[in-house]
Order: sequence, then structure tokens, then C-alpha cells
Amino acid sequence: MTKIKLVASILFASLPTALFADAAHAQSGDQMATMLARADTNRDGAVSRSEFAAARTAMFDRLDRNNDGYVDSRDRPRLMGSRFDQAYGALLQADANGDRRISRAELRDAPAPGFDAADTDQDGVLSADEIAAIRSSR
Ligand SMILES: [Ca+2]
Ligand SMILES: [Ca+2]
Ligand SMILES: [Ca+2]
Repeated sequence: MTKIKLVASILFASLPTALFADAAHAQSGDQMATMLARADTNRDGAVSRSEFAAARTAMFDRLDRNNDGYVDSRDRPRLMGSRFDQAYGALLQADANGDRRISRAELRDAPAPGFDAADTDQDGVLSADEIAAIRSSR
């Protein structure tokens, strides 16, 4: 693996589509479960809504390369642009006002259909059992 590819894989390794995907998207359960494992920052085996939101914010900060508080085409890197496009495409689901740029507020308020669908008992926390169910159901 070249150094550039290595850096890019670190920058975009957070499987951003999993943060916005709904059940209908072609998102493998393994990818979703891997993303959730990364989001579990306190390592209790469960992912709370705030941990999920923090994972989204971390992704936003990586994508907003010029740090202007918006993710849009101006943040597209010259290298590995296609990976940016993939993440940006997922993020556009949060573009509530349709201006093709995503603000922090839009990200914060965006629905999380993947999270909601996986939270089968609707307590706002994805338990280890609920995460295991994602992995086995897709
Ligand atoms: Ca947790
Ligand atoms: Ca930006
Ligand atoms: Ca739950």
C-alpha cells in the first residue's frame, strides 16, 4: 500500500455510508457493525445515540477539509476524490435545504434510519444484542 493510499484510508475509513444508510440501502451488516464498533467510544459493547452522533461529527470534521463548517465540493481532495465523492454522496442525504452543502446543524438534525431500524426496543441505545442482530440479518 502506498503512503498516499494509506493516508486516504485513514481519512475515509469510517464507512460513512453506514452512518446514513437506511435498511433499503445495499449496506452490509458487517460494515454497519464495524462502524458501530468504532462508534462505541466507552467500550461498553453498546452504542448510544450520543456515541452515534459523535461518530457522525468526527466524519464531518474529516470531510470538511477547509474547516468552513460546511461539507461541499470545495472540500474534495485532488487525490482519492472518488472516496470523497462516496462519503459526500452519503452525507447529501442530510442536505435539508438542498444547497448541496452540509452544515453542522443539518448533520446534527439528520435522521438516522439505520440506527432507528436497528434499535428494535427503541430505547435509544443499540445494545450488543441489537448490533449482533444487524450482523446476522443482512
Ligand atoms: Ca457505548
Ligand atoms: Ca468545507
Ligand atoms: Ca435498543
